[in-house]
Amino acid sequence: PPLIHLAEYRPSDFLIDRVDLDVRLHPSRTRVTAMLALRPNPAGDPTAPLRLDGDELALVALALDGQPLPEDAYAVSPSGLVLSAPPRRPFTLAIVTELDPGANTKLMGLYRSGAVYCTQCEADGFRRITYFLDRPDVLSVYTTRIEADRDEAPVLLGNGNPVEAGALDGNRHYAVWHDPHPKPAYLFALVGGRLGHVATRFTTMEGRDVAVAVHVEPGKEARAAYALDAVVRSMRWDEEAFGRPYDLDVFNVVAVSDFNMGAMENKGLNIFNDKYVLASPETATDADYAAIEAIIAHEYFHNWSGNRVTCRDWFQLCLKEGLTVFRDQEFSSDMRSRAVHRIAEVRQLRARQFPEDAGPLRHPVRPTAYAEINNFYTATVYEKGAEIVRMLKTLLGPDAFRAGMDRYFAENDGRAATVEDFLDAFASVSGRDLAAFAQWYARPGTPRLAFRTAYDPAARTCDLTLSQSLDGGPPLVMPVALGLVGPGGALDADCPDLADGVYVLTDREATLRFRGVTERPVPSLLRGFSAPVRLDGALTEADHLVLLARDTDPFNRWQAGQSLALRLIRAGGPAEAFAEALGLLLDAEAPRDPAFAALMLSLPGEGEVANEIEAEVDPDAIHGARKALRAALGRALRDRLEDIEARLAEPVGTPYSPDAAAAGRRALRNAALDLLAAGDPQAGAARAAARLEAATNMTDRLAALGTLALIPGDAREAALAAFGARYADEPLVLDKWFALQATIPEPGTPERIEGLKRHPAYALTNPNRVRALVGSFAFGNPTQFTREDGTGFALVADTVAALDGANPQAAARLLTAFGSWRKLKKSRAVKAEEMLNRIKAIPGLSRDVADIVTRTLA
Ligand code: DPP
Ligand code: ZN
Repeated sequence: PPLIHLAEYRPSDFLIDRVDLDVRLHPSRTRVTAMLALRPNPAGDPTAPLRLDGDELALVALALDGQPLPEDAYAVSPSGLVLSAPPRRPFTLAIVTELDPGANTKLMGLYRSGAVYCTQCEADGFRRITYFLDRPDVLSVYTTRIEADRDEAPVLLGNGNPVEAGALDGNRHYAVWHDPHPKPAYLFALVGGRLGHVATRFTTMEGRDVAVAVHVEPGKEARAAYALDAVVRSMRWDEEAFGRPYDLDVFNVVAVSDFNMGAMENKGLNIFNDKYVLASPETATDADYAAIEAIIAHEYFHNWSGNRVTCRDWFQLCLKEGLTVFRDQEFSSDMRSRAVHRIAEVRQLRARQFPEDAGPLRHPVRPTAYAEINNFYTATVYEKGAEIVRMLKTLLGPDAFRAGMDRYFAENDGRAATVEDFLDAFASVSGRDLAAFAQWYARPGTPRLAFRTAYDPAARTCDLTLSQSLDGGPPLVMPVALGLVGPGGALDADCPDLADGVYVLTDREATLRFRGVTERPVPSLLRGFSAPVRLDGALTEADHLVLLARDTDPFNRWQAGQSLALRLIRAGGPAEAFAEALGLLLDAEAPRDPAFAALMLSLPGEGEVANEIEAEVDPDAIHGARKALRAALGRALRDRLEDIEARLAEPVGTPYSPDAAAAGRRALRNAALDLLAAGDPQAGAARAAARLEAATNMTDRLAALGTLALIPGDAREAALAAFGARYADEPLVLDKWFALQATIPEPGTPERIEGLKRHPAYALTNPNRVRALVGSFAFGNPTQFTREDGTGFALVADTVAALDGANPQAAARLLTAFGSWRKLKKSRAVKAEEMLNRIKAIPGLSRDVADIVTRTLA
């Protein structure tokens, strides 16, 4: 597929100041009349034709300044509409198009999710509604009139504020919405349908009274309460943390069942995958509640970082996404435990972004070329993009960071900005030169940080040498939070190179001298994971044990446990010392911070272990070694785990609360159950079955089922069947059930999945179902996905092929599961390659899938 290059950016030749839309909703023949107020862009080419983007549109009528255009004045092609000789003055264009929302399986543009009409326009879906300058640097003021049948769509929502509504003949009605804030087309949205809602009011710091509502399928209103509360907390937090008030009279969130992404930040009308709105104790886990809180916040925060200040072009996607992920991470950290949340963020980064950065789909946080922008909504743009913002805050300190953010918003409000605009704001408030730092946006790959120490007991000095590398290129600006730790705790040594415990490594190598070091120190590096790098370990097992027990930085205590576990999984050896240290840690932390203790008990995932291996990866060997370590820990810690299980049991009748403290207790108790079962599967199966029976909420029920799912036998099959029957009418719960079965690391799993594909609730047209069943297998079952007989790869490839025609975006995303194929053991890699080549040869492949398959094979 042809590439679009950042270097070839040119301003639009035309601008559109105002858009008046009239949308008459109909299941198969929706009529859209767009009145566009156009003018030549002074920054554009004054001789250029007018090229409007369009995709799968039927043009019904076209008029310029009220006069129908003669047919020789324009040309329509599959990619748009061209006026070869447009006026060189302001003019209006009236465009009538007809759409078939019911047939729109791509879930881009206007489509139907069940009976609800909804839209998704990012990145380029608006061109599937009308012909337009569908690029983020064309900002317009929108007025939208929506008309529909009263019974089919009693609720009509648009961007901005409601200005008018009324009844029409023939059981029809209409609503008019006006959004005073100029915005790019990707932020356009409308919704029409039969929806229930929950609502509240919020008064902003400026005194604006805002009507806030969350709309869901009728009957599910109670499940929207948590999301509504999260909206209000987000609004308050953005005022307090960033001084950002809301700017319309209404804020609506709508949940729909068919959605390609997690959610979308359309101005004043966020549309969500219902997975990230609906929650009840009976149907959602603690993790679901946390995800709802985070994503509600994320989309709300986009109102400033994305909407008020938008992106000049799609290469700048990280400008809104990395920044907004950073903002939602800070929000969640303030709502919950900062240390625990940081660990969760880093696990996510290592599980998703590190492999991407090490494989054929690697790209800079700001890519320089793309064939299909929808393939760049990646962990690198989002998660590593957030890490860059976090590093910036570490470098500048909280006050200069906040001043820079204020400057960024003030200078770029109402503009389509670039990464340079962002960095300029921080450079100007701090007086710092951020040119070298900007390299983080440009250079793909995960840098390595190595170190060595030289301790002189006589002189009481310790020299710490840090060195960095990334593909042999020049050094990056790397904030390294660090300190020295001894067997008795943090060492109070003096080092003039540190500011607030942070050393900023700008050279390839640097040596820091600590004075007053009274005992042999262990360096604690990259505290809080201060930079998204790999730390090459020169620490011994004893050193890690010191950090595990004594570091003052909770992240690095957790990291020490992970490092110890990794060593044992990779190299084997006795686990006694590790188990003993974990035991002592549990004694201290389980009563104090159960969520943290639970994280200490969870070993690095199989994918994370694979990341650490340079040579050919054998997923079976990793799985076996990890399982053996879990079994050893389960046995060694049995008494303590049983004690935790008993002590943390909630008194009968305790009402469920999704708060962080209660969730932490459940997490620890369920982690204890899981390790116990690893140590003694027979007893574990009985214990898990009993817990399943006694569970009063989905968190505990699913955890027990997850433990049981790893133990083959009749008890497991019976429990799975009972769970499936109990939630037969709850698609979001069945997704958990699909996912759980798809990740069973046993040879029978592909066959089980084939069976589940015939389950009445499964549908290839619903992205959540496909992600749950096939996505979980592809991304979460390494031994079976990559198995030597090729059946795992074939299962996923067949789904990609079957899905591509209907929903290329979803198909392409699933295909990225092949991203690490080259690192696999040869016997497996050849099978993956064979399957990729088979996909590549399919005639009529979408641009989305063609792009991924080509890059993955390159
Ligand atoms: N812009 C969306 C987000 O919030 C993605 N569609 O990430
Ligand atoms: Zn976002």
